[in-house]
Amino acid sequence: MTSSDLSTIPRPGVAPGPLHRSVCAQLRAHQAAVAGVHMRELFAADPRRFERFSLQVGDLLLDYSKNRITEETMALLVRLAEEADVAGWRDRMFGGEKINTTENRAVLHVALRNRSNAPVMVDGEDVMPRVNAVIDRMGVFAEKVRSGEWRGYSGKRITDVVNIGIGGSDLGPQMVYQALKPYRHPHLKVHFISNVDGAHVKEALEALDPGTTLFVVSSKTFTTQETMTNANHARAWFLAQSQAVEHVARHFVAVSANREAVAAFGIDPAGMFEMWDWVGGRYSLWSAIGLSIVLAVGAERFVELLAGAHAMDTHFRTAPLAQNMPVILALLGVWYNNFFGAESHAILPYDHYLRSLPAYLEQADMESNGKSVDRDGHAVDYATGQIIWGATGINGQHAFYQLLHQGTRLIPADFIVSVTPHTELQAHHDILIANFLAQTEALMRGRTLEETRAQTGQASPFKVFDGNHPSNAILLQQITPHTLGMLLALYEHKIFVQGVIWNLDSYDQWGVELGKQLASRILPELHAPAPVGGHDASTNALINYYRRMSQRHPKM
Ligand code: G6Q
Repeated sequence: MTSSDLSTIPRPGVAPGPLHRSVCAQLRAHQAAVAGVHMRELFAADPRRFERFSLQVGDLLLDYSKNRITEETMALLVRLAEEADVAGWRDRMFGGEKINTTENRAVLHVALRNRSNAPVMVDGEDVMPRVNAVIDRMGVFAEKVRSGEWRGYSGKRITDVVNIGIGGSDLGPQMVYQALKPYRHPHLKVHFISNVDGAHVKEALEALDPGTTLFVVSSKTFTTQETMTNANHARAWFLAQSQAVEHVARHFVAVSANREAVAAFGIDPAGMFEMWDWVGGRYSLWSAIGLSIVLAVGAERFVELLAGAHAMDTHFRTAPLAQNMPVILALLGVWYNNFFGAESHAILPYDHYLRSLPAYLEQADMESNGKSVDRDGHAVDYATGQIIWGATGINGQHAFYQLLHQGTRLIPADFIVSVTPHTELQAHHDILIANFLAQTEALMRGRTLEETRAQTGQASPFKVFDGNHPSNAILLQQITPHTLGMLLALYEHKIFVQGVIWNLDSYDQWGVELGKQLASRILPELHAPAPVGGHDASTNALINYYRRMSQRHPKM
């Protein structure tokens, strides 16, 4: 039995989900017909396959011709998108409707980069004036820091910014900071502290001078345990040298939706940059959570990033589904996930500056669509979010690509490449590009036994490659704030479309709650005077082992 069969078996009490539409039966039949077809044959039969299955939007080119698809596949998949009302849900999202139903919230990261300034209404109010006011304040503040006008308590210029945040308040800004390295201020470094492991904050602060360091405490809720623990430590570290609480305002600013908690922490409300409940954490780099990006690259570049995302938003809103880049990526993902039983999807940037993109997309995708209860509260009987993973492609070639080429699993992959490098080392770049091209070609074509014999002189089964492994190639002209904005919005909307097809609320994340609750119960037990017995045998034993052993080997 294949996993595509699984989606046809109704579980008792499970409402028939979107994968029970009649178009899905057609897709299953079609899959059975094309499963045995090799992409080599498809390319051989159609010299125009690239033109047919590629799409350019601004400075982004998507080649999706190396997929196990025909025109019929795409037509059926587009019908699936139509029947799932992707266009309707998209318009409801852009229109400020509360499509995050389990949290009763609108989903408006798109308003944060709405460079057209067309009104976006939430609860009867146009949010654009407030959005623009915060962007302006971020720019003014960042310019003061970047120019040296904003000084530390002892009169010294700020040389280091430390973003303290976790999850969505860390991964996005960190990834963009890395990606836009060529655009950074030359004398202002940004550091990111997320892990509550004391080693992270300790190591980061060791190299810093409190008099020249600015902390950005980034937390939408301002209650996140890891962030508040690190922020409190940073504050104590700062006060140990500055000796006066009135200096805190020059060295600590906050990004949050929780004004009271920011004030209670001791940050001047004038130093708070606002965000709103309609911005989800993993979609928040476009909001004030991007303050560390603005500090690094300046307001103008940040606005270019927003404009790039807006360009992709506009394409997503206006292009027909069959020529809509996020829709196409989403449908290809659904094709492999629900009709071929693929369990994972690899993100393979061929660009040093995009090396954190896989980690960023792991959160964006898996926290959004890693769900087994649909929007209506019913258990689903079909596969939803794929396992997203990856690393820089060129390094992966010398590591895990073996499994992509000759393993037993079908792993669709996105290869992300920039045409123009940021260094003058063109020879390096050519090698990089040649490898990207070779890998996608090898994955698609493979090498038959006959070819192996002809090329190596041996008919060795170990040297045969089956091929027929699908991949997308996404080419950016160059990594600029604008193209990066487009790329990130492309993936955000891909995730959205898949969520619609799987009938999920992609914007909640209840799955992260239980562990948090249990951790707060366990924390005081770690140093309880008597052995702990209120959990299962494993957890009890581990807590008690930790209690004994941490006393026996106190920290150095
Ligand atoms: C993202 C999640 C999560 C969140 C962090 C940090 O969508 O909600 O990763 O961003 O838990 O939350 P705070 O910003 O509230 O500290």
